[in-house]
Amino acid sequence: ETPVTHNHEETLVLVKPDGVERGLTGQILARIEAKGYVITELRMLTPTREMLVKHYEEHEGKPFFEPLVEFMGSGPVVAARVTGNRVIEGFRSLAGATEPTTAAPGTIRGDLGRDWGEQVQKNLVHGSDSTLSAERELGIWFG
Ligand code: RTP
Ligand code: MG
Repeated sequence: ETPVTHNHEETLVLVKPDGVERGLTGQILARIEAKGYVITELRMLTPTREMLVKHYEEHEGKPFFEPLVEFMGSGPVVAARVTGNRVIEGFRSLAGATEPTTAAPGTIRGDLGRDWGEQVQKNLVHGSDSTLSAERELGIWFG
């Protein structure tokens, strides 16, 4: 296969604690690689509250902020630096809609996500939503 070498972009992908706990890390990373994106850095860690508050600063003050930060710090997370042509938009399309219950089949959340009732935060993955947030978030997770 010819690797894509032009118009590269970077994004931060997180496999959230529910994805790691359910043993879905390999399947999720395989979907990213199958698409042709390249993983250039990878680490597993249980994030500190400080990292999570920074990561989710845009959501501070919202009712789901505290439960989200608590959930994200509840166990190991896999963080990946992923590169590819328009990968920010591409990965979010691969991930699917925020709520696993209604995410389209064919997407990570639609195929592998499950109904947890009200617990919308358990949706397997995170992907940066703009070049600005990708740069900011990659700094938090990879320094
Ligand atoms: P992400 O940032 O994780 O890629 O997901 P997203 O853009 O689809 O969702 P966003 O609106 O940025 O929300 C971040 C995460 O917060 C949790 N959430 N809970 N109403 C709720 O309880 C609620 N809304 C959002 C989800 O884990 C979501 O991924
Ligand atoms: Mg988001």
